[in-house]
Amino acid sequence: MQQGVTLDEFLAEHMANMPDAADLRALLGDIATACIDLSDLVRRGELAGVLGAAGQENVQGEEQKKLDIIANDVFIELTESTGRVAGLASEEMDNHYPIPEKHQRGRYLLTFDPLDGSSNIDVNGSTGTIFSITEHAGDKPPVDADFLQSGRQQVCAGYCLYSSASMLVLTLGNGVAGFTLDNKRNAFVLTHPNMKVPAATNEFAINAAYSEHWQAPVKKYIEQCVAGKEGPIGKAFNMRWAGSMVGDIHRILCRGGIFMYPLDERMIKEGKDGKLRLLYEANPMGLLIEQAGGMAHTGLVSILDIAPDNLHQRVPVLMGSKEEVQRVVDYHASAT
Ligand code: AHM
Ligand code: MG
Repeated sequence: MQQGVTLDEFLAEHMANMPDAADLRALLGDIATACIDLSDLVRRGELAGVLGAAGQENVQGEEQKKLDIIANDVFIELTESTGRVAGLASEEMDNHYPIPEKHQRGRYLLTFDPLDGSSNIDVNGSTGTIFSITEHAGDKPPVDADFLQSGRQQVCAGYCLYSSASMLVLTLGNGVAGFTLDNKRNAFVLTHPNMKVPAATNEFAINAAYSEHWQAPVKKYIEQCVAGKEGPIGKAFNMRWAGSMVGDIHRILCRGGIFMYPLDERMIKEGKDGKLRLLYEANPMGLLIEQAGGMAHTGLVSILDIAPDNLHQRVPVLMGSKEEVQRVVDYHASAT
């Protein structure tokens, strides 16, 4: 069997012309190591003693699972002393994590969702890690405000999917490549060199249990999808909902589709701007989707154009195949 190109070999080739790429390449190696460690823990599940609740909540009032906290710690441990990151921010920490003074600070800011789809952990469903890398300007230690960069400022974004196979998928701003974890080699191997989201699709992903709370444009769109061939869109649609954004976006990068976690009336009553978080969910996934030829939008603006004002800011998310995302955006425009 052919051995295949490893992530490190791929990065060496693709970063050859990038100035000062050594630290970024090494940081991606650290992230890959963290994902391999987490993949191992996820696969061993109950045997590793990592299932269940941690007995505390994060800053967003969500119950933390043991694995949310373990995953966060693995990332800190593998990056804080390398001299490659200036600071870290994640879903599981109220404020950013400053690099301890005893360690050298690097030039990159790493923002991540350590274990996405945590409600899937205990049922052996698909989960993932999402990451976004931006540059830190200046020599001073970063403050929270330094992390508030728009999605277009990301130098790299990616995720690792923990499922029947573990896969690392990333973009350096020039297309999207997917790597499958080869446990025998303990390395990610290039298996999906040029991932593309087809413009047309007949598959949608949304949590339909919230339909009573949806706003008019989303209600109209889903009604038209389920109306099938005889409906106004004229296509028979299929539906999938993984319960983990990583699982849903991965499927869309493999075969197209539209993923929606829209703003709904219940969120508005609760004073929330959406469910998913901009900096470590919507932005990295948005860059991957755009780099693969798809579209990432809130319904009103392109996700990557948003100027963030908060580390844990939430946004409505519509992303995937262009034709369908554009259709829902058009419905938002005609509703205003
Ligand atoms: P998490 O980061 O706390 O796991 O929350 C994000 C997840 C997404 O992965 C997924 O798309 C969504 O929440 C599922 O939400 P719901 O349970 O409302 O269907
Ligand atoms: Mg998440």
